[in-house]
Amino acid sequence: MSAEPQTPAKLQVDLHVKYIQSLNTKQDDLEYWLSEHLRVQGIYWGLNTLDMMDHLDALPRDDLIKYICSCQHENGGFGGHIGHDPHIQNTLSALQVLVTLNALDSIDTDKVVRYVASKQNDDGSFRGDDWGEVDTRFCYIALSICSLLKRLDAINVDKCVEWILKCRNYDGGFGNQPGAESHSGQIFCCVNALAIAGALHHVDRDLLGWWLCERQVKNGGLNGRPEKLEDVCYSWWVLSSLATIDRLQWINADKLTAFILSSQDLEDGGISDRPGDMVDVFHTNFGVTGLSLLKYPGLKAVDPVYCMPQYIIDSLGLPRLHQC
Ligand code: GRG
Ligand code: ZN
Repeated sequence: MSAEPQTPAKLQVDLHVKYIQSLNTKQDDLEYWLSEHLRVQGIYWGLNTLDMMDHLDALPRDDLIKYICSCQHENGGFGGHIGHDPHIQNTLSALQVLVTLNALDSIDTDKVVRYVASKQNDDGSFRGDDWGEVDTRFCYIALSICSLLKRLDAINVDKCVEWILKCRNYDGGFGNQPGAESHSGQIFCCVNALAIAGALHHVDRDLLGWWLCERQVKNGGLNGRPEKLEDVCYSWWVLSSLATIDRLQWINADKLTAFILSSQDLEDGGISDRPGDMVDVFHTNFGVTGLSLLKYPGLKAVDPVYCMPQYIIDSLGLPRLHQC
């Protein structure tokens, strides 16, 4: 006789709040020091999760603002931790934290915009830092920062769109640079960058929607590209892309919800990449934001373009660039 499929536990909000709070106090753990370069991004992931679950006050606001500000460099960019080199990715996370805490007035935002603009190449692409790596991730990041700060005028948006379109493949997806294989993470970046740029008409929604919904595997989870393992974070990269192109209904929501919920640690909180693995704050955030897109009860609505609660994007007066 085959075993009955188990009903997964509900979302463990209290445990996840405790888990996120505990990350700040684990300073005796080797892991804490090894992840130093991810601290600013980690604060964004943790704070965003808390806000989605309506527990924004579970972390000390003033300490966070002070810490984030201390990661900013003279050139306007932010490092991943105090004294670390600036990078456009940490700059977005820092900004997202300050926007969430309604504390943008703690920094010189013009300096941030100048830093981002200084990273654009003549072909429209963006470098991530002074070392010069180019990737579609950095186009999304630059557009997201400039949009959140209402300074899209500071960069060449049309050139950036032109370059992103060079990264589009015959399967409707996008890679990290021209000629590179389609990957859901890069699709998230390109689709939402095009949404911010007002250039979504370049996307073949049915072709891309088909590729994205084929990412769902038997157990309900989503993978990032064909033949790869399912992973909770693709509940964000894939689902948010589907939401932006208005094809969210093309995946089985109940099965994906069950997959995310069964990846929770029911003792110590947090969500892992797949059932039974070690949890981390990255997968906790993208599990919860994924559940929000799936309309899981009790969670705030998330904006698929910015990966921040919808009420924040609305309160900034930014337009909704999706149909959720
Ligand atoms: C504000 C949400 C937000 C993001 C900022 C940094 C960034 C912009 C987006 C990253 C997009 C991306 C590339 C996500 C994928 C991350 C990931 C799980 C990569 C793993 O890739 P592989 O090839 O794994 O190691 P697979 O699953 O293909 O085996
Ligand atoms: Zn993952």
